[in-house]
Amino acid sequence: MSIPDNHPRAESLRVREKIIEGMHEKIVAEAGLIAHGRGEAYDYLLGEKTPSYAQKQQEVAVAMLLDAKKPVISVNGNIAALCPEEIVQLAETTGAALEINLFYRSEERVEAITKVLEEAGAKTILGDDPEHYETIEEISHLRRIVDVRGIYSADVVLVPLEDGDRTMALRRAGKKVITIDLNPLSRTSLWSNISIVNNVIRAVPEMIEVASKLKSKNSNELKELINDFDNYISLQKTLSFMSSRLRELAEGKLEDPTNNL
Ligand code: PTJ
Repeated sequence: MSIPDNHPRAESLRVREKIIEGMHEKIVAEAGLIAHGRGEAYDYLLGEKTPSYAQKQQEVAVAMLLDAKKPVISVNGNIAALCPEEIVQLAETTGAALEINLFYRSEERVEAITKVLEEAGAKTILGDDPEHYETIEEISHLRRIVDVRGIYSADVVLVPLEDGDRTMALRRAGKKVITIDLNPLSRTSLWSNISIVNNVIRAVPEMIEVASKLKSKNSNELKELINDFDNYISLQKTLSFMSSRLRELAEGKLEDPTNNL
């Protein structure tokens, strides 16, 4: 569907179209549409902009990826539909491997996502070859199928938007987990080492920029950034930002668009 440029929500509608098209092409799971709608609602609370607390979360996350021995970026349907080029570039800049890992797993979807990532420039994609499959026993659903060269042996895993039980299982398996999830109260956010509460559409390109800046830092400097970070305090700051923004709107900052009628 073509979106008129003068529509007040044109950008948001274009993004929505990407998700819908992605679903028709089997990249996105049907439930991915519901997940996206939930994300949109949280993004309203942020004013659809990256707040300063999220810049900090993104910076520390990039430091952790750069300092990792074996970082892996997990790719699901929504991220493949929303920002394929950017996620491939983030993997390249941080030296992370890309692995397809799906909740609603089917070989048809793995193939569709592999194609998208290849078109976006990915040279190596993990998670699409049964010869290298392993299982993480702590996970009770199809996300337990992982690549022995990737998530299975990773020390740091970046998980953009998903359901929470894998984050819990990966933490229990001794891995460090970075997540990007607009819901600061989700199990994903609560269980992560670093929760980025921002829209993946903004967070991933911003992280690429941060990565090119942090690349010159040595391991001690990166560790300092990581060790100074506390995920719980960071989530409290996130909630405080969201609630004060709503309070300010409630107490007078909300503009009445009908004033100019
Ligand atoms: O592709 P699959 O099969 O692996 O399935 C992926 C989905 C997303 C369908 C699956 O992981 C799922 O059901 O996730 P949930 O439980 O709906 O959680 C998705 C979370 O992502 C919610 O907390 C949303 O608020 C959040 N979210 C949605 N869109 C965005 C987002 N966070 C950041 N950026 C977004 N654009």
